[in-house]
Amino acid sequence: MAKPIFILNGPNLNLLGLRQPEIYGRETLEDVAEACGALAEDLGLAIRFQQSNHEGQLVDWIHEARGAGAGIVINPGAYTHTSIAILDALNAFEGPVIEVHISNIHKREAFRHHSYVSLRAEGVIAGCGTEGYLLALRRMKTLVAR
Ligand code: CA2
Repeated sequence: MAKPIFILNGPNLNLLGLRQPEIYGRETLEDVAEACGALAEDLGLAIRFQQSNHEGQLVDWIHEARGAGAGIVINPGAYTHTSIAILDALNAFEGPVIEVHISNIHKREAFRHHSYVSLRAEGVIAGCGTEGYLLALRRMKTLVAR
């Protein structure tokens, strides 16, 4: 069985589709998980889709991906802009990492313009809505085949 792509989501993304649709759209995180599952099947990839509001839990999942995951797609939520712990964990992961943001963080407040995770990510997708997850999976297919 091929190693899965870990798709990790950070704090407050469980509220997707329930609040602030003008920024984050109307799809729920469950809708995103389903769409990722369907695309992954088409691409012949296995995925593990998870969300946590806790930094340490995200760090633990990144550790689990070491040896067990083919790649990581991560939307770290607000931890993008604050978490050296998540950056350090990603630096200990051997496979490709793609960072996803639903909104265009560069068009928003200045504090969202810096990402610690971007120091590690092979690719960054921002401002493509929840379709960004699907774009990330397509890119992941290319990266894991190398
Ligand atoms: O655009 C993104 O995907 C973000 O990672 C989302 C984070 C934000 O802190 C980042 O700067 C950019 C926030 C996630 C909160 O998600 C919500 C969704 C619906 C309602 C409320 C929050």
